[in-house]
Amino acid sequence: MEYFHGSNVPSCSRNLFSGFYMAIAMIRRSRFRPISGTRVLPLSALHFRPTPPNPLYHLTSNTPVRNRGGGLHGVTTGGRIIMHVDMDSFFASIEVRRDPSLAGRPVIVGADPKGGAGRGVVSTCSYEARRYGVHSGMPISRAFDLCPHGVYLPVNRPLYVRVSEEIMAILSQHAGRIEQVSIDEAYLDVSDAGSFPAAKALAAAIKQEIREETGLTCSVGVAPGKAVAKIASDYQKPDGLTVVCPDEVAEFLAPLPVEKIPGIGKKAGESLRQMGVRTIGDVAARDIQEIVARLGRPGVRVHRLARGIDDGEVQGREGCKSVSRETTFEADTADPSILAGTLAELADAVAEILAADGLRCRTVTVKVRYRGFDTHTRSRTLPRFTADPGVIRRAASALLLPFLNGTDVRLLGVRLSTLEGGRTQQASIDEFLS
Ligand code: TTP
Ligand code: MG
Ligand code: MG
Repeated sequence: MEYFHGSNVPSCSRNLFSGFYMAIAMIRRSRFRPISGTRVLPLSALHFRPTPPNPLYHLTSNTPVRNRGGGLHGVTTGGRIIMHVDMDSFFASIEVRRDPSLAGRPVIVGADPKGGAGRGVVSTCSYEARRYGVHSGMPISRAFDLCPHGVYLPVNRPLYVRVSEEIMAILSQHAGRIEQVSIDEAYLDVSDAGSFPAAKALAAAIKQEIREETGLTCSVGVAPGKAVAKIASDYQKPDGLTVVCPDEVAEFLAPLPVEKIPGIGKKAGESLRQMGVRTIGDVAARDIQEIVARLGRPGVRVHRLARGIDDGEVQGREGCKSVSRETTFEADTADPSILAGTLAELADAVAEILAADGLRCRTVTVKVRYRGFDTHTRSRTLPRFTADPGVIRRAASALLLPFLNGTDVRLLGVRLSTLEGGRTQQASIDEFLS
């Protein structure tokens, strides 16, 4: 499995698996200790030191807190409290856990760089590698230019899926409703916590439990709605904890660049900038019609969010309608081998998530976005329900063929729908944004 570069990089194969399985065995032994009969744990049941009473705003363990008056007990909410948990540099962190000698080094997980001549892209990289400008979706050859001494590792998706399951199992113990939205992130409805300080304490406990049981760190956002919680989890990565109380939402969002809104990429951001809209506050100040004229239908959601309306529900399993995954190329490409290879990876990824959740599908959809947000989808209904990765991959590949026409592609996605089966506590896994 090894293509890695750089001096003094030890062989990855030595005893990694035995170490890994030992770690998993330890996790399994400790995970199911009896802690509480309730889903949302009473704070007293959690093995952590509760954070001091600190009511408001962007609460983290390492940044100053802005206390704007309301005391701890004044910050209860009758409304929803949503938590978004996202693992830090997920694939790379798992690789570092497998081989602790990689800690502190620029670790890049993705395609083989082949000494700078490799095709394909970076899946993710450690925060050390990010300092060199490397990031997800970047061509691996570009990453190699920026960081030739980095440690390059192939994607070991089955391992990451197993670790993801461990994490989702931990999260499931802490919320009545959990919605997994990708391999490393989930929304939790923690309204039962009753107040934002209590939800913050719960978030700290979850972070600690994940760290103790998996050796990995995550970042958590707590807010009255899903979109703000997601923006908050990204606010102080890695290992962050950011709480945005209901009366803080507008103030929190206003200074952030529009690209922080989930679903707004570089191009949409650029388009908004051309009309003088740089921040989420700028969006809020404009008429909704202006934003919709720029962004089309998604502009409605963007404008509502900018005005603090963030009312999407955390979808429990009953809301699981599709499993999907998509990726945006850093540089548009018409290269059939890159497109077919990427699509196959996406198909494998969704098939694995489907199988991990005990689901089967009957509809496979491929989504292709050309330059300029010109988006197309093609679907195929299979003769019977399946979770067979080979069947899913072949169906997706066949659907892609008409799109391999020499036109530059910006984004590829695969979605599996018409689902049946599934286990309890698992949830919608859907990264399709449109
Ligand atoms: P992310 O949560 O987007 O990224 P991350 O966990 O690596 O880093 P961060 O600390 O910023 O959250 O994605 C989760 C995993 O999904 C990531 O580790 C690798 C995979 N992934 C890809 O394979 N391709 C991609 O383009 C992206 C964005 C992620
Ligand atoms: Mg992540
Ligand atoms: Mg993520």
